Amino acid sequence: MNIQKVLNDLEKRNAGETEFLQAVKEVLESIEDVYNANPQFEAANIIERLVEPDRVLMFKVPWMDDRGQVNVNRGYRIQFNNAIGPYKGGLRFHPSVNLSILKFLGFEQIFKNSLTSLPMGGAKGGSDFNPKGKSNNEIMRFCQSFMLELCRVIGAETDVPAGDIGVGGREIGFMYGMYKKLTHEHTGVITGKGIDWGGSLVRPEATGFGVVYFTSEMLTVSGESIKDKIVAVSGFGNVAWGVVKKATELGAKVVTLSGPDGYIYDSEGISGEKIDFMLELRGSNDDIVRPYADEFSSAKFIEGKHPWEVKCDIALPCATQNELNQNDAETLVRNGCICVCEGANMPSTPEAIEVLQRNKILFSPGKASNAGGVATSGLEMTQNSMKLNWPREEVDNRLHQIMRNIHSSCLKHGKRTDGYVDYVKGANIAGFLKVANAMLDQGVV
Ligand code: NDP
Ligand code: 2IT
Repeated sequence: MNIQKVLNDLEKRNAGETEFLQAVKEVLESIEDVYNANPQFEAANIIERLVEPDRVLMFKVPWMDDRGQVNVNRGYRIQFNNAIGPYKGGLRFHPSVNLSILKFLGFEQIFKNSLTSLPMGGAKGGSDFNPKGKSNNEIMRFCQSFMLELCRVIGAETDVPAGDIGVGGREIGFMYGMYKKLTHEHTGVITGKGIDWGGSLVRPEATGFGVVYFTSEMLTVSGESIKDKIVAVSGFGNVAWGVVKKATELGAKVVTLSGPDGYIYDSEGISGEKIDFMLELRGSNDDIVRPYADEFSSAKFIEGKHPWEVKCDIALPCATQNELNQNDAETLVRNGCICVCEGANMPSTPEAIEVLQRNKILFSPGKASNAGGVATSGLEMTQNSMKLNWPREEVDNRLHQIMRNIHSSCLKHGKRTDGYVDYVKGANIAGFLKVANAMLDQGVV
């Protein structure tokens, strides 16, 4: 494989899709040696087949707001690869959503899902709909209209969506309700469902818990532990919430949260009722984290900045893509940070990763460390198939074991001769091999 040639061709065919090209480049650079050492991959042209989605659905989503005005948004579902199982991946509702962002997320999901060891292919979807400031009824009408189209391509054994930015329990409920009405079936077609109607215990916390389990594994390798560490977290959504909960429970002190308006610094740490307040903030349909500082006197609000300027031992970016850049990475290194573990998808820029790895900081890519969310979605699918519910402890134990296994896979393929673990390379190779071998087995389809 000539990476530059593949990327040049890809750039021509997908002009301007910067996030998608960024995600592909990272994977290709990681797998180059393994790919070229196995000529059967090139003979079957695995790379060209892997970087082209199986299909892309784009559709109109008309909906009526509370004033009786008709609005139109764009909906998407990218079914990227189903070599190892039904398409699986979340739905994102955010005004920044476009084809490039969803293709990058769908592409990443292929390798992430492969790492979980569960049978799930890669997909992603969503809309440029902005849930902020919308009423409950507006959200419901939007979700129903979205599902009217989406339902044509999903199914419990075909494609199983879930949540992502802007899509939580409420949105999943509205979409599931419409799917059920349209198909006359109660199936495991969506994950992240309410606990009373087919959801799994621990799914709401799973992504964040998984990130912290993974962080602990990374620290153990270097003889460290998360206890008593100062942790900087970005975002204040679902993933950030689970991260703060588990990190605090394990004795770490989380001192930051962030939103599009800036970040809060809480010198006493975010614990107890403050963690519950995060849920209120997220549920408020507002775009801001500032009210946290109004509520708790131990906190101050820093407008328009990212939390990476705060002195911390561990940084856990949990908001969105490309939110931690080269400058941020340099600041973290200068301030003595020892570990950056991604909760969001691709939050660190390639330049930031280069700085962190050059300085031998423990660094894990989201596709490894945030895989606990989709893994628990996989466990929800299993429970739905069996028509039973596992107790909390069973789901949590399985999640924990899956995160340990992913960590071992990263070590297996990413440990360098100097002892440093390249988790990016490890995750990409481990995720790739399973999918590529499955594609070989199944012929040219
Ligand atoms: P939420 O909607 O619950 O929270 C997202 C958070 O990020 C909010 O605080 C949001 O603020 C902020 N945010 C979103 N876009 C931007 C932006 N452009 N600039 C600054 N801040 C922004 O989403 P999740 O917690 O579910 O997702 C967070 C990240 O984790 C995403 O990268 C997602 O893909 C990833 N992820 C999620 C999983 C899940 O199970 N939910 C699983 C694995 C990964 P605001 O809403 O105010 O804009
Ligand atoms: O990015 C992700 O892995 C998710 N948003 C979760 C996907 C899922 O299907 O649970």
